[in-house]
Order: sequence, then C-alpha cells, then structure tokens
Amino acid sequence: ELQYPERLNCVAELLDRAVAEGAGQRIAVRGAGQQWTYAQLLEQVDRIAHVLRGQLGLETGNRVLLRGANTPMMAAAILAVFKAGLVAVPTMPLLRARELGVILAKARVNAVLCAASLREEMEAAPGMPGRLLYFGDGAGADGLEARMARQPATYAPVDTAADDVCLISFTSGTTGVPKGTMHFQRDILAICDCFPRSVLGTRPDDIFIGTPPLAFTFGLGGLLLFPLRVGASAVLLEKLTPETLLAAIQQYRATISFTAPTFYRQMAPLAARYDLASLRHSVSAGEALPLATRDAWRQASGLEMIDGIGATELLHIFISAAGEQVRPGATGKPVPGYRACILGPDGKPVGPGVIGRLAVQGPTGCRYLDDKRQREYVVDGWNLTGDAYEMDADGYFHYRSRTDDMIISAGYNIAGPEVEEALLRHPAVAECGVVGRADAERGQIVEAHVVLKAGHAPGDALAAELQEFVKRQIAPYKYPRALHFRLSLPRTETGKLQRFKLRAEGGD
Ligand code: 3UK
Repeated sequence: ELQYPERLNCVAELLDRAVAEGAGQRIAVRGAGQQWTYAQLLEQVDRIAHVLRGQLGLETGNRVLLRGANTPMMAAAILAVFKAGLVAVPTMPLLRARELGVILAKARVNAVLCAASLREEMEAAPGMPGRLLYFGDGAGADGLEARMARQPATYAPVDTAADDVCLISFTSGTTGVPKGTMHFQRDILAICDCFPRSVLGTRPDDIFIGTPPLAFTFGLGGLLLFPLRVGASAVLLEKLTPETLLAAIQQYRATISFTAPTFYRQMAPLAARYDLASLRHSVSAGEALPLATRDAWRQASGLEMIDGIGATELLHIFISAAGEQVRPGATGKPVPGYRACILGPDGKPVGPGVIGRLAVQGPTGCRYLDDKRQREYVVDGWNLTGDAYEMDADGYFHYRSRTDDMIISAGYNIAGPEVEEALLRHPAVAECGVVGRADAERGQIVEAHVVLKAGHAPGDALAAELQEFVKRQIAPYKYPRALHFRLSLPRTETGKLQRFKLRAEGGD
C-alpha cells in the first residue's frame, strides 16, 4: 500500500524536494532549443505560479486550461498549476475551437495558458474566459514569459490536501465524445510509484523520450512525472515522426521510449539506420500491441517491448509486463498496487479462459465529472474500462477488443484486433483496421480496411490473397468478408484507431 501524508503538494515532492536533496544541477527537461536543470525548472515553475496567483488572481481550486505542444515551457506551466493549488485542464494541441468550447464549459475553466502558436483556434473557442495568457514564440510583451520576468524567483507550495483535485483530464475520445476525469494531488505521485518503479525500474540516469502529448496522461506520466520522481531527465519534442523520433533517440542517448504501437510499426523498418544502443526500454500503450509489431521491433532494436494498458480514468498503466515476465499476446499482469478481474454479463467475476469486461482497482481510480457516467462505470470501487479481456490460468490478461467493438457475425463473437493481428503478418500490409459492418444475413460481417506498404498495388487478387492469409491463421469464420484498400487510417492524436470513423465512412 502506498502511503502519503494527508497534506501533500505533488510538485513540492517532485521538484522542491529534488532540488533540496541535491539534484539542482542535473538536467530535468530538454527540447525546443532549451535545456533546464532541476533548479532552473523549479524557478520557471515558481515564477509561473506567481503570475497565476498574484497577477491573474486565481484562487485555490480554480481551473486553468493548458494548451501547447510538448515543450519545457508547457511542462513548467502544468507543474506550476499543481504547485499553486489550482486544477490543470490540459488539452490536445490539435483540438478545434468547438471542441475547446465544450471543454471550457464542462470543466468550468477560470483561466487559460496557451502556446501562442495555437492562438487562432483558442481565440475562436466559444466561452473563452477573460483571464488568458499566451506563451512561447509570438507571445509578445504581455505574454507569460514577459510577466514571469517581473516575478520573484521562488514560490512556496500551496498547502494542499492529498485528495484535492489537481487535474481534470479528458479522454482522447475514440468515440468522439470527450469525458472529463478528475485526479488528486496524491494520484500524481501514485502513478510514479507504481508502473515506472516496478516494471521499468527507473533510475536517475534515465533519459525519457516519446510522442504522447503532455495533455494525454500517457505523456504526462512518461515524459514528465516519472523522470522527475527519480531525478532523471525528459526530452520534450514537438511534431515527432517515426524518423525524427529515431534520430532523437540517437541524438539524446534516450534510455526509455514511450509511444503507440503504430509508431513502433513505422519505426521498425527504418531502425537499422540509427544507433539505438542507449535504449533499454520501449513502452507501448494506447491500443493493443499486435504480435507482428512486437516481433518487428524486436528484430529492429533487439528490445522486447513493454506493453501496458493504461487509461485516462486510472491516469496511467495498470496492467503490464517486462523482461522475463513478458508473454507475447498478453498485456501482462496487474502492476503491483493494482488489482484486476474479468466480469461476466451478470457483473460477477468469471474464471480463466472466459471473455468479459475488465474491472480494475488501485491507488488511482476514476472520478468522472459526469455523475451518471460515474454510476455506470465505477461499481463498488471497481473501474470498468470498457475493454473486453480474458485471463489465462497463470493470471495473465489478454486483450480482445473494446467492449463496444466486439463484432457479432452469424452468432460468433469476433474481436477486430485479432483479425488485424493476422493481417499485419502479411508482408504487404502496413496498417489495418477491422470493424463490423451491418449485414442482413449475418447481423454483422467482418470488414477490413487495409493500408499497403510501398511497392504493393491494391486489387482483387491481393484482397483474395489477404482473405486466404487470415483463414490460414485463425478460425476461418473470422476472415474479413469485405476488404477495402485505403491510403491511411483515421487515428486520434494519441495514435488510436478511430473505428467509429471506419464504420461511418464505409470502404475506400
Ligand atoms: C486502450 C489499450 C490494449 C484500452 C493511456 C497509457 O490509452 C490511454 O488512455 P485513454 O483514456 O484510453 C484507454 C483505452 O485505450 N488501451 C490503452 N492501452 C492499451 N488496449 N492494449 C494496451 N496496451 O481500450 C483502454 O481502455 O486514451 C495509456 C497510459 C495512460 C493512458 N491514459
């Protein structure tokens, strides 16, 4: 059991304590042409806290919408909000004005800190609060940095309770509807003291790198909180591509990478051109990790990927495995501190080998903004993540699909990701997404959307070959009766396939 004092400010623990204990001259964050030591990061955070409380006049519990790509300044802004006893509402950089308007209203936002590069969309958002500051290039004479320069360099952490809300995080919305989840000061430390310590064995000489936005809790943990908790350093880079992430791993001598399966899939064929010897862990999360991707990355990098399922509701990863514990095909076992079980249709736990709804309990858990959702998705303290999972006799958890995405065809339950995994083993397939399509005869049929690798041409012959290829690997009734070739697949900013879009768009 994790124990934290009743009065707790997470940034006092992550940053002030690190500096007090001698980490001041170590590098905390790098990126956007900047490099800040722990002492420098602390000073930036303190100056921002003064601007928020002193200049904007915000009071404990007020909510601050944060918006920007991954940069040291964005990191400092988030930490300053926590430290000042306020509530951070981070938003994905690609959100549009209308979506921002929904978040402003749902989270009842009091003030906004926004990267100047994202000014246009922010200004067009309905319901913008009057208290708004820009930061970064183009922020100008009245921007955040200009004001910071006039503030004292130190700020005493606000005396918050361990269970004061400090973060409202919105789900990245594979269904298109963002849901707000609330997290406490102690949750910020709890995620640092679970997955990274027990599964990754993080240490002060680690260098963390990756793609998830800081506005996504996968990125907030992996690219900011986890490194700070152990005195390590974070590389924060904007607009990464598979090529530039590989180059950055080499350049910064990164030791731990965080990204989604689709990124590892795209990096694997390019990896031979880069020196990745510094990397000791590669973490995959956000969606299911297909075996073909695990194999391709192992061959390319020599690393056994660490798959982990996390969720915005639970803040970070709660089922995972590393090293000898990895069982290909399974996500892993509950991270120490968490418990998981599989529930049947009657809400009672089912035994090994039966597919059901995943339920999770642990030090972090969900408090939805929406009370109705809370009643439906948190039952007796167990969080229902909306995933269909199966446990094996050894206690490993195997992902099947999202509960809502299970395809029911002629009475069979078919999990789209299993069909995707089979298709991805074919040398012509770069990416694919499998959904159910309404069918008069069978209820639903399995429909595959396939992106081909360069040098392969779409056509009926290849479609038939792919269908046969699937039938040879998994039960033939699971093969995609419909198969469409596409140039790309719809994905969220966090790398998740948007199946609802595939279903709505139809083929081609
Ligand atoms: C799916 C996975 C299979 C699953 C997240 C790491 O993804 C994160 O949070 P979201 O709220 O989505 C949660 C849902 O995504 N998923 C995530 N990881 C896996 N499915 N295998 C996986 N390894 O449906 C889950 O319910 O956007 C991931 C850390 C923090 C996060 N917030």
